[in-house]
Amino acid sequence: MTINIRTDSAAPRTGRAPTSLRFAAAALAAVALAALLAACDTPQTTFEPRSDAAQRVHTIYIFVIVAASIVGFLVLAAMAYILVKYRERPGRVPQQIHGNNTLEITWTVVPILILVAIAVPTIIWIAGTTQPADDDALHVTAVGHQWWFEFRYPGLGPDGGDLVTANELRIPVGRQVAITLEAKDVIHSFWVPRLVGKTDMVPNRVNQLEKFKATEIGEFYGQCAEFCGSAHALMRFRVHVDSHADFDRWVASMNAPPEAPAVGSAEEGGLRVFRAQCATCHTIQGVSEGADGPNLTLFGDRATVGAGILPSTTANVKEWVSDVRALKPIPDPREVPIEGVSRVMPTFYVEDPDKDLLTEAQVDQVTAYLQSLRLR
Ligand code: HEC
Ligand SMILES: [Cu+2]
Repeated sequence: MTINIRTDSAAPRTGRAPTSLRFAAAALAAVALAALLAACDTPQTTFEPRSDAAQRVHTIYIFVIVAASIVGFLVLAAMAYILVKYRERPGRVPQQIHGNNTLEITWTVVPILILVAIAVPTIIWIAGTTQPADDDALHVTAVGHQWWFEFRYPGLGPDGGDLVTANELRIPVGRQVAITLEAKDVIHSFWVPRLVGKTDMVPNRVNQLEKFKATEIGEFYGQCAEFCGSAHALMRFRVHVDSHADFDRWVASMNAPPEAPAVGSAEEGGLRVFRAQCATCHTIQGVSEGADGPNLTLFGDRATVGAGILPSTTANVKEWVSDVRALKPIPDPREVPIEGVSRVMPTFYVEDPDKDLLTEAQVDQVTAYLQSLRLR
């Protein structure tokens, strides 16, 4: 049977721009896109893996893309050939074919071979993600909170307890890291595109992240990858891959109580403000034991403030402490009662004497104090 589809060439052609104009528009769009992409800073690119785990994902990704491109190209080329060769011509009746074993076996066997070639390494690597950790692996528990990350290193803290930090994970280069994932409130997801992930952090459930070894010293961007409420897009973190010596120095410094600030200094005033207003929520090793807020030990050495959203400059820390809600859509407990969620950070200074819990001078002092908490 032949089917003839006729286009009515007599129909008026309306609403179409001339071909040359459409071509120019398409060319312009392509140039604009290329310029945009070239200007991109891509700290979260999966195309530059820097760990064994991310490298495996990258390898299989490229393999699948290449295989799919070859198949796609061959199918389109065959289609183009058939369309031209067997186009309708007056007076020619198509040859009638009933079955072709060679053809059918070929187009069954070839896709099976391609799928097996993709499936075998994929399944081997997926199975590999559940391997037990190496004996010398570094163990870390990462806990997702609305809207920040807590990192606990069992056994590395004071008296053999947990060493705790927040929003910036430090790991040594070349050593296997085994991360256990938990969540405090709602579902979050842990993802460091150039190193590892993504895996969900689920309340009342313990998930194991794929073990990985970072292959290069550097700073890597992480991100919550599961919608978790109003500030989800601003729930980020950093991973610092350090040399072994730098990592050990950081661990020792995290465990040492900070030096007392000089009498009469801004930092000393800041410590007083901290004890009065911040210590119930924030722990600083050797100074306070707070609950519900990120651990601020060695905060002066963090690269970021606000769960990875801003560089930790004096101006940014000051703004964060003054009015956290200007930077992140965190509900205000004075306006919206929050149930079942950890306590959230108050707004301290908005130049409104009726509301302000701190003066601007006190904000400056506590900012100076936090920034003085540095590695020794
Ligand atoms: C009621 C609990 C609470 C109090 C009191 C509190 N905070 Fe916070 N703080 C939090 C929480 C929760 C976060 C995490 C918010 C987020 O990132 O979503 C936070 C985050 C921070 C951060 C950012 C930490 C990081 O790693 O990015 C700083 C700095 C900070 N608080 C300083 C202070 C200071 C200074 C005070 C006292 C003037 C204070 N906080 C009082 C709960 C509190
Ligand atoms: Cu989240």
